[in-house]
Amino acid sequence: MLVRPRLYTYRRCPFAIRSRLALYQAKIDYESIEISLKDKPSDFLALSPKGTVPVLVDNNGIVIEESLEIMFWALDKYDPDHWILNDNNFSQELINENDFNFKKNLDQYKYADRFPEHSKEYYRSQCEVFLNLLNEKLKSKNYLMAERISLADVAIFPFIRQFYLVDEEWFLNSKYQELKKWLQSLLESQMFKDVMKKN
Ligand SMILES: N[C@@H](CCC(=O)N[C@@H](CS)C(=O)NCC(=O)O)C(=O)O
Repeated sequence: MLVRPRLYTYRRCPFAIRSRLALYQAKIDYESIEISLKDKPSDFLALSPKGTVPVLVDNNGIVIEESLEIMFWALDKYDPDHWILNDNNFSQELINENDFNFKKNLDQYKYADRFPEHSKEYYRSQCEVFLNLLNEKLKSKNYLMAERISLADVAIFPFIRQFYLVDEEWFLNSKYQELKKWLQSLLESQMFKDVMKKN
């Protein structure tokens, strides 16, 4: 019997969301295992001792422990809308900026009470450096890298969603018009609704 790939995931985790979107886009039939981050099962930790989601176990039992690698694994198999662009370097730079600097600032904004050195507003202003960069990109085209969706949009928007959810009113009243439109279109997309469905 053919073994399906298994994805250990957490519904609201932005890293897991981006991986699920790529698996969805590539039409991969996989088993989804929702993990409680507060009580990680021992079989999951045995597979991946670093204990972060998402983790994919492919049909051959190979363990992939990084969300971006899971995206590439899926899209290398089938990438019907060419999310992987020919010049992947620029996408990668932007995704790295998201995953390292923006994500750190976002966590401090989200959990500002745990970082009393600065105010919540300060951490938010740190996040805005990246918001500005994205908004500028979106002034000249509909998506971050092109007129159509590509890997960078899908890899980054779950984090902008998380930023938006910290203080929806602030975001909706902010000056980032193009970014708001971009986020809204992705949040309303069928693929996003489908990967967020509760099992
Ligand atoms: N670099 C990893 C980061 C994944 C990550 O940090 N996921 C968070 C959830 S959003 C996690 O599992 N944290 C561990 C925990 O909360 O115990 C990736 O891209 O997959």
